[in-house]
Amino acid sequence: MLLRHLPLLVLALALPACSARSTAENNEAARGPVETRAPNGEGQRPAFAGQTRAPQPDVLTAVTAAVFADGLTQPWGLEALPDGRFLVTEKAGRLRVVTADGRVLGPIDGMPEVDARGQGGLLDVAARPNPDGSFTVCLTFAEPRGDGENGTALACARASGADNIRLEPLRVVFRQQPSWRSMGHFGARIVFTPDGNLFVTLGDRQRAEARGNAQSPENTIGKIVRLAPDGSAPRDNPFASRGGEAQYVWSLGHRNVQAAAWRSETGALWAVEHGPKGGDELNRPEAGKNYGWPVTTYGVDYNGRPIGDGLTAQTGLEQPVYYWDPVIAPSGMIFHSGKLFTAWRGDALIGGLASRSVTRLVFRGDRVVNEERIDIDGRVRDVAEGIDGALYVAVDDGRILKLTPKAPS
Ligand SMILES: [Ca+2]
Repeated sequence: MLLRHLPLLVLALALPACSARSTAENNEAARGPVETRAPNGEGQRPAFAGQTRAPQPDVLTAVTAAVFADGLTQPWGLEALPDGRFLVTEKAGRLRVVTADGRVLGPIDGMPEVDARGQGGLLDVAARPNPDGSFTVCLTFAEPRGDGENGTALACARASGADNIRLEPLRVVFRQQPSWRSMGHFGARIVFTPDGNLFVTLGDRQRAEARGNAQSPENTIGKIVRLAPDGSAPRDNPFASRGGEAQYVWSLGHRNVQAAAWRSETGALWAVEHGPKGGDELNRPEAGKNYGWPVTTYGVDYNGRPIGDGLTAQTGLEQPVYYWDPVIAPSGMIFHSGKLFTAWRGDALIGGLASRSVTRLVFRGDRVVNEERIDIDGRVRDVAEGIDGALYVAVDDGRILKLTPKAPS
């Protein structure tokens, strides 16, 4: 009796474990990393497993993309307002409202003069609702400072209005220092945080001979700064006691951070910077820490030569959480709530100019475990989650696309 049933019992016990293992093996085999091209940084190795080229997720996202708004000229920053409207900047110096049904309204009065040459212009926009129904709106822009010099500046104002908005006079509350003659690497992303302060990312200004400034906390070249919307430096900033420019510095050693977002799940700033050829990197910038540029970096210079001594790691300099070689050329970034795209809850979504995609990163703790690319037919300048949970994507060619989950056919 017992002997007769033994084979069946063994089979029943063995089946679940066996089938679970083979499913995992099948998925791993089916989904390698999305990036398969040769890296530029010849011979460079990641500092830990999974620091680059993470496998794609088991289930890829199917999206429907529709044109939500059109006719913008070089949109740069896109911000979702809690009433369904959007604010969008145009590089030449205009700020506009896009209504909840996708109408592009006339430009808002009171914009500052901008230096729109090269990578400059009116850049990011961020808004924070006030208890009285108004908003605090902050803008970054390439500020002309005479004699062909410029620098990134932050201006904030109170804004109100139910259709188009009206700004009370903008006040410049922060200026990157020093000013230089350069048309590149302005950084310029703005991230509001729950404590009422904000982060602003500041690039190295694309002057090879002056890259080393990113290593000094005494200027705001190649930094992320933290300040209050009135421009004051919070007392708990890491170099607050030094005064001067250092009091604003949050983290140093950045090349050109143009994607940044607050991860509310863990209460931390995350940022993606444009690296050299093959060196885009994701960091979780912490107070007072040094993220390496230009001493350490992945990838190579655009002339094909190593950056500095060609180091990818050095004691005292932080490793990126993740890097891309070849690059994605990051633009905007959000962490998705999981509303509408339920599988995206807590995932990072990062726009890419070169990748012409939205890169989705899936995390386990603070490590990336999966990377997926959602293809977009254009250079992605910014991403935002609407109040409906849809993903809104600003494209360089003047469109804002609305991405929703594709219904199963
Ligand atoms: Ca770095």
